[in-house]
Amino acid sequence: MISFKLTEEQEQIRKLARSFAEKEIIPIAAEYDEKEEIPWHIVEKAHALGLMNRTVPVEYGGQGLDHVTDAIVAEELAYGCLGISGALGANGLALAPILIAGTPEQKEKFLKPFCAKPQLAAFCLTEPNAGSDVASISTTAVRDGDYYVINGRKCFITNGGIASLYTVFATVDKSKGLKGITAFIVPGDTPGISMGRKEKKMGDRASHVAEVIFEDVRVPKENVLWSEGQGFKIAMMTLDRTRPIVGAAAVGVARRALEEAIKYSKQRVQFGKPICENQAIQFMLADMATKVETARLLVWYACWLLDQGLPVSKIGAMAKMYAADVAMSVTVDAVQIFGGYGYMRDYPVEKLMRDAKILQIYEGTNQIQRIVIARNLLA
Ligand code: COS
Repeated sequence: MISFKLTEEQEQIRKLARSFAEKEIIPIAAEYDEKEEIPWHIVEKAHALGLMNRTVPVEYGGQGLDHVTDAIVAEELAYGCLGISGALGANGLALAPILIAGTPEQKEKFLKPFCAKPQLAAFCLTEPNAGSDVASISTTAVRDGDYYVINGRKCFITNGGIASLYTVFATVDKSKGLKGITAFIVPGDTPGISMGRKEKKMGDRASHVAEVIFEDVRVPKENVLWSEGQGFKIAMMTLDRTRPIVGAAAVGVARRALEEAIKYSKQRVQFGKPICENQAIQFMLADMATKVETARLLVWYACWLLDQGLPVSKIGAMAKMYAADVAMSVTVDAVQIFGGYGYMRDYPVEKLMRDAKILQIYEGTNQIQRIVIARNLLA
């Protein structure tokens, strides 16, 4: 039987996340977008309220949420501000490799102290010449006794250079292609890690994205996830798990744009009547609302598959791709409904439109999602 009724716990956490977005995030979102900074006080408050490290099991200091509930929270926080929700949620991506492939000892050692405090983690996969083509990464990890020595440069890393914990993908043997890629847990205070360029972004500006440089970073062999050569698989399994949550954030952005457009269309009077009385506006709102609802259904379905332990690659890619496209088109339409005012920074919709674009790009472009979907269809 299919039920869309949320449990009492889900309703409670949705209420908490919604009120956090309305009272704490929305009032400062434009300021931090302008400053291009993470609001640290928000990170601290979110941590204290249990809105971070949401899918880490309680025994390791996280919230132990299932993926559907995580999606509910992600939607609400992104409704407030995509950049801030990204700052709060990036730990979900960075810690997923440890949740997927970590031994109980690794989880105990790294997750527990990490989750005990408000701290940030970073997922280091992308490189200047290895974006969509993960298999071509060139960061190396050379075995030296009981250690690996990591050298390389990662780019576009959320929380890069400011993270307390990194999950790093490096090759132990470039000639093996993707079979050489290995995943490492790297504490942020390990000597040799430094921040490169901090990126200046179009949107999503309250999240910190920078290059991370690894120079002779020595990591004990106990920090390898699974074993040598398993890194590509771990990266793919991580993205399977997190792409639906990108979809959830996209639903949040789109829902916010829809609500702003509805409100404005009722207030804005032209030709002697509110513009919402024009069928042209009504049809746009109807299409926008339908897209928001259908995107959420796909996101929740993908998260439900994850919670059941069922294959999720195809539906997860659909959820991310579709919801991101919805966020883009709904925010563009919201700006259109606001007219000239929509283009100005005094109103929230121009930021929503700038923010939406990254959803079609990160954690796999929407073209990569189509590749994943098509390969699953043709397999
Ligand atoms: N789960 C488990 N294993 C997977 C998998 C998944 N979701 N997807 C692929 N694999 C395995 C395959 O089974 C295959 O294993 P075998 O060699 O043992 O058969 C191996 O990984 C290689 O798979 P594939 O041939 O599909 O690899 P490709 O190099 O063609 O890459 C894409 C596949 C393009 C889908 C992948 O590189 C990708 O997702 N790229 C986008 C990366 C991304 O999202 N970057 C954003 C950075 S994070 S912000």
